[in-house]
Amino acid sequence: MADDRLRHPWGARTPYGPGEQWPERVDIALADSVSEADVQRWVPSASVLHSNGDAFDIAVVDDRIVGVRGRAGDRINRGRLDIKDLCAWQAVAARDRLTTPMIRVDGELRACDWDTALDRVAAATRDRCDAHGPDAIGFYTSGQLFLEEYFALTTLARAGLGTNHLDGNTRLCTATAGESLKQSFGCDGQPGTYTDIDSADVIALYGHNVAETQSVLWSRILDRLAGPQPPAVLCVDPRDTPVARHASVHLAPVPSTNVALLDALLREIIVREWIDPTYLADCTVGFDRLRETVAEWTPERAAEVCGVDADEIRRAAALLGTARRLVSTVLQGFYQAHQATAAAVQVNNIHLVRGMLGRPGCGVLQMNGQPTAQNTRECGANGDLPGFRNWANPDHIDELARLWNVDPRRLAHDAPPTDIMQMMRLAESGDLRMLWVSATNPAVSLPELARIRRILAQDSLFLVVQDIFPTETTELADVVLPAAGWGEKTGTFTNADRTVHLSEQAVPPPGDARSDLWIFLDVARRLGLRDRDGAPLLAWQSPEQVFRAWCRCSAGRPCDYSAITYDRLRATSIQWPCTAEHPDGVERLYGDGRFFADPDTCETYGKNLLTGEPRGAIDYRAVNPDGKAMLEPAPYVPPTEAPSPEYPFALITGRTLYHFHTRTKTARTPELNAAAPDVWVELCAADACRHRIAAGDLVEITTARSSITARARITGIRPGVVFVPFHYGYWDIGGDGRMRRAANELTLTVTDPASKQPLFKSAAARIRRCPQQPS
Ligand SMILES: Nc1nc2c(c(=O)[nH]1)N[C@H]1C(S)=C(S)[C@@H](COP(=O)(O)OP(=O)(O)OC[C@H]3O[C@@H](n4cnc5c(=O)[nH]c(N)nc54)[C@H](O)[C@@H]3O)O[C@H]1N2
Ligand SMILES: Nc1nc2c(c(=O)[nH]1)N[C@H]1C(S)=C(S)[C@@H](COP(=O)(O)OP(=O)(O)OC[C@H]3O[C@@H](n4cnc5c(=O)[nH]c(N)nc54)[C@H](O)[C@@H]3O)O[C@H]1N2
Ligand SMILES: [Mo]
Repeated sequence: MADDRLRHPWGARTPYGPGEQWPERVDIALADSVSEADVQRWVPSASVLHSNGDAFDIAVVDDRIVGVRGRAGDRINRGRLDIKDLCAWQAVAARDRLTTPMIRVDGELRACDWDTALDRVAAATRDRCDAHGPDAIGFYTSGQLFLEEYFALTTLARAGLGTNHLDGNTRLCTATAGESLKQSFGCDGQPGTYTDIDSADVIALYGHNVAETQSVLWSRILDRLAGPQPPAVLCVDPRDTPVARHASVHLAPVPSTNVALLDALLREIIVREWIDPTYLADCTVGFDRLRETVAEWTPERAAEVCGVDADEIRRAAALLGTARRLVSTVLQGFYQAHQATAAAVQVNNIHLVRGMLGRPGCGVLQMNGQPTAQNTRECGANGDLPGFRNWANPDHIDELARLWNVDPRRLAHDAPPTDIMQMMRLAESGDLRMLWVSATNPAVSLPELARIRRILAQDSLFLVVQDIFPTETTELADVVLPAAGWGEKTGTFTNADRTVHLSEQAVPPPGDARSDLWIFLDVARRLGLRDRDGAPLLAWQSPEQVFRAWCRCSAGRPCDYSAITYDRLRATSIQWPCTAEHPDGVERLYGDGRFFADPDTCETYGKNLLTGEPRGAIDYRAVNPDGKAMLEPAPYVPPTEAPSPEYPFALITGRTLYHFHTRTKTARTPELNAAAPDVWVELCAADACRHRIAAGDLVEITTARSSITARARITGIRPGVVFVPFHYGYWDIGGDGRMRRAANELTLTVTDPASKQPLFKSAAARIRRCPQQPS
């Protein structure tokens, strides 16, 4: 099946009409030598190679993973699987897994036992804490561990050590999703749900190449498009993606001009009175300011800034303005830019002015990217407080301190939680003396890599890296901890539409590898972390015990898990909030027009979208005393690094269907690696012609930071824009790897002021055909 799906990534169509249930289609892939009858056990799990949360069972023979089968009954995928899920399970058994801890001795990483490695980690932590205080220690985690692992790590870092430096790679990924939801609704939490696709009449995708990045969700959209009364699709993306090719209207704006475009769309919707005055009056604050801010953004003005046709903007606005059931999704084309939160919030505003929330077919999906990014945010492993509690609300801090049974002063901090780019700055200056990295590969995924490599290799920084494979980052570590991966450990995770799945251990981990949870708990024990009564702070013995503690911690908060148990998850996936009152979970938030925005409940008092300056409690109460949704306007600001005569191209970066991130699994999967073995650069035919570049030529791409080389692909991308996938690090896993091929050699160290998400889609570049072309 996998071979066939490499040629037809979205599989066969199962058309359906509005309001009908998406038909089932069960996808299965087994090793060549195995038939379904040979499978000894099917172990329930879900995908960890995107945020869709596709449910499937792992096929096991003799303690080996031999394949996967989609779960027909699950609400998310109804049996379907993405091509990466059909193939990449093979990588788990790759020969070069990390199987033993390592420590650096005389400059070399040497194998050792767990006691030696963990004693060294504990001693380094203690020494630096004692000498310099807890803020000498930083933690940088992932959107790919399990909920239980994040909650344990947050407990260790916040309640145990009391450091303010805890962030996830979700900073690079969904920080803006969280921030935009907080700005509009007072709190993180996805309003919409995937079943909204089933009844929508307009689906708008903003900077989201869903066809390649959540291919099963795209199959759902394709099946609607193939059925009766298909929805209209609006695509906003400078590239000619598969989504763009199915769109009724495709706007391909100049990169980083999203706010100008959205202001014009909002203006048109308001001027033509496609708004819902009753909803606005009952459920929102801020409409007058929004109307004033967008007033100057006529379609003609936006057309000039965004480089799209004014009539196309009008057509897009008419689609949005006259939709009866509107679904919008937002992702990295909006989030990885200088006005990320500002742009994402304007999409929320479209739904608020039209009153399109909380009903079937009416939903916003501020998407997540990574499989467990939602849990990183909920559990506070991204710097937020667990349970979407408010840092600026002393009652919330006290409540959390009671739950953990620690002194609230250990949790309180004057400064906002440190984001990873700020941690890098602190490490650069020598103030951050230890960094513990889990399940992320910053030596490929952070911007301006030459600087990142220098910082991570610095003698003053003690670097601990916990991974399942050797990577560009483990290479720089002082201690390497070999982790058990997906399929080798048990835990829960929550997808982009609040659906919780349980993933159970199917096979033992290789060699001495241990689960991330085991590692965190063991180090906490070695550090002797205790609560107020002298009892061990992390006394948990199993993932299920941690999950129960999390259920208590989340109770009464918007992301309430209190009625979810492992046993219930064994029977079905469940959407939070799930409580005694709503034992089967809640499909859509905010259907009753009430939000988690009450001043005593809200997760944040908001920020200035242009400066990131936080608003105080008093101002928040003045603006939004009744906890309504907030229409937060944003004036357009030109890109930080706009094209110039020296660097005339806008450089954007992103993904391909066949690889996941820094490819640690997908490059070790022969089919996927063969489908996209090396880096390339996309440019349009006119730009290629002007630079005498033919398809397949080696091209040098240069920004103010550095240069890389990549082979040319001529595509329908907007003229003046080049695209480079960021998957390829300088390590050669199964390719003809050259040193300088990582997109992030080129990107810049700047973040969105509100969400602190780096600008991976906003750099100025020049290109030239390499004088030497290998034959
Ligand atoms: N195959 C695959 N799937 C994945 C992943 C993966 O690595 N591989 N990773 C997962 C993760 S963690 C994430 S975060 C998601 C990301 O999923 P997406 O956000 O869909 O992926 P990207 O390719 O990063 O960016 C999406 C689109 O943004 C467009 N874009 C760039 N600049 C602009 C701009 O200024 N304006 C607009 N409107 N659009 C712009 C790009 O052309 C690109 O097509 O994918 C998830 N799924
Ligand atoms: N230029 C550019 N850069 C980008 C982006 C972009 O669009 N353009 N996108 C950004 C985004 S959205 C994201 S999410 C990041 C992703 O960036 P990274 O998080 O750095 O990418 P991954 O390759 O997913 O790294 C995850 C690591 O965890 C390991 N791992 C997998 N499972 C486990 C486990 O169970 N335990 C442990 N301990 N380790 C495990 C993997 O082997 C891998 O090394 O990249 C960001 N960087
Ligand atoms: Mo991401």
